[in-house]
Amino acid sequence: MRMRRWALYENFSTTRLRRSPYYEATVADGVSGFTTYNRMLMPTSYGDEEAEYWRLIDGVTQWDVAVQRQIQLSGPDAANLVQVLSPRDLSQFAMGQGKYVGLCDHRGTLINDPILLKLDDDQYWLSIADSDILLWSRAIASERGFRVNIVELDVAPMALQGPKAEEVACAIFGDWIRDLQYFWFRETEVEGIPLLLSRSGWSKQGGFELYLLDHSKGVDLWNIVREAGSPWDIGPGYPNPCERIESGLLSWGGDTDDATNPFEVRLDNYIDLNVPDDVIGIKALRDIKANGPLRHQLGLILDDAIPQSFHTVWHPIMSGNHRVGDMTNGIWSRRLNRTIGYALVHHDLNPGDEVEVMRDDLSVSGILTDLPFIGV
Ligand code: THG
Repeated sequence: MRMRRWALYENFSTTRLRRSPYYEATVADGVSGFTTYNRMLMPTSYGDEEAEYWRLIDGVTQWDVAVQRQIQLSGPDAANLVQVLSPRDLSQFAMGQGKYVGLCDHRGTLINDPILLKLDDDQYWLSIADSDILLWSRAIASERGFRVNIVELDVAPMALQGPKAEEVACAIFGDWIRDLQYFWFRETEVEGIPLLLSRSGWSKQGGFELYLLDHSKGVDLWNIVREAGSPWDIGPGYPNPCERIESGLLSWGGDTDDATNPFEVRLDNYIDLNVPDDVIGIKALRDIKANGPLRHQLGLILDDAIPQSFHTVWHPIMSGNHRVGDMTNGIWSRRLNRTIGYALVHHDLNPGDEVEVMRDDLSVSGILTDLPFIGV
């Protein structure tokens, strides 16, 4: 599956705050709010938060997630480099497959949690969260003398998420997509627009991601999906903070700080302590595992409704007079009709324990729970 060499950034907006190739289409669809991620704008609202949530739970939504940037590692040492960067065992990794990996620094701190795609034996993409893996991987490659070329590609994912996403994807691409396995992908095209199609996405409602390979075709692709989805009432959406907290998905940088290791945030299954010693952070991770991580991530159900601001700011969690950790986000759950959030707390606290969450001088009581709040 040798890929052509896709265009790098040329002249579309500055490198400080870049626009997505879907930008004009999202404006036409009434986008009303953005955040920044990987030095790019990402839509976070289209003006009707409640409808946007239920569309994801009951129907189908399309998201501009071009901010999920692709860092391409290619060349004779690309496979060596991805294994050195990731403490997940990659010895069983097929072409056309994606894997969720946690990247760590030498202290075992989680510095990103990308999806790694294998395009060829010597060609990989890291579909990154919000930290600079281009610089990191180049530095590591140089220090280790690897023969590898590392670039950020001008590839722009669009997510199609929700229980009806498969019907829409079938209408666009054909029935073969029903056989596409979770996290696997294929190169395809629609109306001459080249893309990678994968079964993935940052929700637990099912769906696909369309990695647009020709950035000049963003508005066209958006409109093709919009039209194909209209029989299922498709509408715009975005990585939904309520659904993802209910479903237990991790937001790197939102739920993690500069000392969070993968064991603290439920990524144990993606860490293989037997990978070779030259994998970055593996020695620290073995030590952390042997000594027992200090904190762990649990759910938290609060007794009271909380202001919206809780969902992006950390708040101290108290037990008795002791600070035992932080609530890293919080939101009104529309399915549970309760205020829920994540707690990053000392390991000796357990589900069922009662705690207090501080907000300025006020405190709100709550109870720790297992994650996820809602399983599939
Ligand atoms: N899709 C793509 N790129 C991305 C994201 C994405 N880059 C940024 C960010 N999201 C990376 N972080 C995550 C976090 C969680 C998941 C995917 C990417 C995820 N986790 C599932 C879970 O935890 O239940 C499944 C993991 C598994 O079973 O392997 O999907 O969303 N392209």
